[in-house]
Amino acid sequence: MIVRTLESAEKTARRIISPDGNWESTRLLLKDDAMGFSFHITTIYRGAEFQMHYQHHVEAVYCIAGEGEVETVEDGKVYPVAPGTLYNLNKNDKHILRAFEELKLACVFNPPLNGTEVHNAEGAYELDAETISE
Ligand code: 9YT
Repeated sequence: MIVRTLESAEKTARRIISPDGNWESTRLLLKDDAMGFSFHITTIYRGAEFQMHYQHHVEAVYCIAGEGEVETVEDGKVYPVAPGTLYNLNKNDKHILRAFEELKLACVFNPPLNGTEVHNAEGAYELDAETISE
């Protein structure tokens, strides 16, 4: 069995701070854990607005706290994000996330992230990022 706490994981390399200043994420489960998915607790900073396009992953995002919205770029649809909302990028949807208040999100990626991924120019994660296994 794998047991970890957010408090202790935040003090390790599992805590990734995005170079663009929009978010940080503590990656509690990663590819090396062999669960078939990765699981992250992500903070989107208040006022952040940025585009992502996970071309190689599907992602489920559950809002624990905060207020914001997510827009699918292809059709311009806007969905409120509030505590209890689950949005799912089941079609590798290009999307824009806006945080009106700091957002606390639980995120699941399939395939699992290796650990060190940050968004590339298209807002995607590459599949060959360095692995975190501690
Ligand atoms: C909601 C979202 O995708 N935010 C970007 C960070 C990501 N969840 C991650 O890498 O943990």
